[in-house]
Amino acid sequence: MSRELYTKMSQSIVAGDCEAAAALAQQAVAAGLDPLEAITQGYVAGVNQVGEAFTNGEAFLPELVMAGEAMKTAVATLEPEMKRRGTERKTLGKVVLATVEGDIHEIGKSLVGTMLSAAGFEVFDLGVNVATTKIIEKAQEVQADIIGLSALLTTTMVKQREVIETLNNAGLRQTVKVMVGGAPVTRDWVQQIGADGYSEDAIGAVSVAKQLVGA
Ligand code: B1M
Repeated sequence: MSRELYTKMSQSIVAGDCEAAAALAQQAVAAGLDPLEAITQGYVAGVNQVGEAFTNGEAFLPELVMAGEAMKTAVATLEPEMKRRGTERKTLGKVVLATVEGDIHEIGKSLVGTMLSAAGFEVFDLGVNVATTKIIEKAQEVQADIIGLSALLTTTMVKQREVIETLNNAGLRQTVKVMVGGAPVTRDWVQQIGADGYSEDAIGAVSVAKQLVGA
């Protein structure tokens, strides 16, 4: 019974079907299945499949976004049961994510956030146009493992450097890893500003984040 349900869960993610993903999660709860097992054996298989297809050029951005949304819906539906059972999902780490100050591009940043959450990170998405001080304050407040900074404009990329410099000046640089991304960001830039990680896309961001926390 559970095997059949897990297959359907995986399929709901591949299809990007939020309603089906939620309905299957409710079915799992009603059947008394372990919600954590449903995530790892059911839904995660689907999100991995879509991620691989995207990497191989067999799936595209809309599929990725829909799969991420379906995954988020499933996890949100199962979360109360996990809390009730006291089996909260073990997170891989905490990520404070933002589009830097002066920049209102949110789609790529949100996609990165969705993929990180789906992979098991606890993501604090501060939104767009976020001031350096606010990002650092939040990272300290939640004791973040990673600060993720998105910038889509050549004029706002400099704010990624500002965050790293501010961390340095405050003696906080060793307390948190910094991952950067966004269309104008290059490996050269990453080296120049001394960031710890960079990815061209949302799937890559998950691998980089895992490396940064040693997962
Ligand atoms: Co704007 N825009 N835009 N724009 N916009 C670009 C970025 C631009 C390249 C268009 C162009 O001229 N060809 C250009 C920037 C030029 C430059 O500086 N080099 C530009 C400009 C100039 C502007 C304005 C200045 C236009 C104006 O007002 N004159 C203005 C700036 C406003 C501001 O921010 N202050 C502006 C405004 C807007 C809209 C509001 C209309 C809209 C954003 C809507 C929204 O986000 N809610 C918009 C859009 C949609 C774009 C384009 C067309 C698409 C961006 C996008 O969403 N891509 C863009 C051109 C383009 O990129 N083709 C453009 C899809 C998204 C999934 O990809 O964001 O790259 P992306 O994210 C990827 C990766 O980069 C990576 O993973 C994501 C998923 O694969 N990634 C990370 C991103 N963040 C990451 C973080 C990580 C790791 C990976 O770790 C933390």
